[in-house]
Amino acid sequence: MTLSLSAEKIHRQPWPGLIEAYREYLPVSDTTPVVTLLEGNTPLIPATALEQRIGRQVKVYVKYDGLNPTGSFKDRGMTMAISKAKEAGAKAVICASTGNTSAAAAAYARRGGMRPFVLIPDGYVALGKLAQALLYGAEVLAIKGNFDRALEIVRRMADNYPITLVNSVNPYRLEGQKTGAFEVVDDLGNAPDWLCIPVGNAGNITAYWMGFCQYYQAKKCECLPKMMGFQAAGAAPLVNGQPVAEPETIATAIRIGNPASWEKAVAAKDASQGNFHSVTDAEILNAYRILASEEGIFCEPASASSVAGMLQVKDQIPTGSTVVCVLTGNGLKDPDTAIKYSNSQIKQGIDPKIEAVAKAMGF
Ligand code: AN7
Repeated sequence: MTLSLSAEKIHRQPWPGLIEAYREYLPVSDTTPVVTLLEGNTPLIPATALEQRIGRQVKVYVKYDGLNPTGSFKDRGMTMAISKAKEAGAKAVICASTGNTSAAAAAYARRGGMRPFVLIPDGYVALGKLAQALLYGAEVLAIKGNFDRALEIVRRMADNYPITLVNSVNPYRLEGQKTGAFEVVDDLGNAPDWLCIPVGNAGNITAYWMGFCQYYQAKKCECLPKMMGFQAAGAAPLVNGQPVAEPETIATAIRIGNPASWEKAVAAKDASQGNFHSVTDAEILNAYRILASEEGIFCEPASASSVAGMLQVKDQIPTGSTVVCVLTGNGLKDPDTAIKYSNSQIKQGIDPKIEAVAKAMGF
């Protein structure tokens, strides 16, 4: 029967995790102990509601990296960073985090038998991320300061104490994260024309560019995308050209004022003839609601900034081109923001009777 035959054909091989899948492009050897949760292989989903908003012939996809094991793209970098830390004999790791890095570091470190320490900005980490870090077994230190200050502290800690830094200044993090670009090319058969991506500490835009360039050199794609980086308006140092002392945005994941990969991100933007733009919290929330209610895709606010940015500059997208927006984290990370800014409301206090329910439904 043709049906079962094609079903068999499209049934994929079990995914081995991104280190195994892309081993030839990664700095691992046969003896590197691979700490994996089978991360990567996330879907590239066509986004027709977004295409309609552009209103011309443009193909739009979202790379839904919120479907990684801890719910964000950080797992791509963390499988590499933790595997290399284990290879080097590390017993403990440390990071500063707006939330997602801490969740990923905690999960992979515990899986690899290490102690994870995480420094977070007190009061600015989404609930789901905190829940993860705690349950995975991280030692969580909330500091009275922002992410930038926390990063300064953990860098010093790693210089002075026997503990491995797993923020994206650890080069293995970017090596792992570049596989996001590999997957986009593997799915499309080429690089997209534009890559829209949220920018906080600027590691991921750097990593994607590394991945596209490496694949281009390996002749896996025939072109390179314009790298379009989007920052929240209240935390847009790369757009302003100077650090922001007190970053503020509803997108707490990218509430970062002095990105560690500043120069590398600028180099990626320049080499790709891309650009940086800022998006307001209102634009972020609008994209967040559109993605959920029209595409059925629940991402966290920071992730929606890639789509908010694409919609802001949509008139600049050449007709006939292909755009990929990276959705870095899962919407379940931040239930408070979803409930507070949803267009829908719960109708409460309804009698448990068919007539009452029918009436509430408008019948
Ligand atoms: C959902 O977890 O910095 O520009 O400490 O969680 O590579 O920093 C998170 C960043 C985008 C920005 N989207 O990526 C952290 C942290 C989400 C994020 C970013 C983050 P980078």
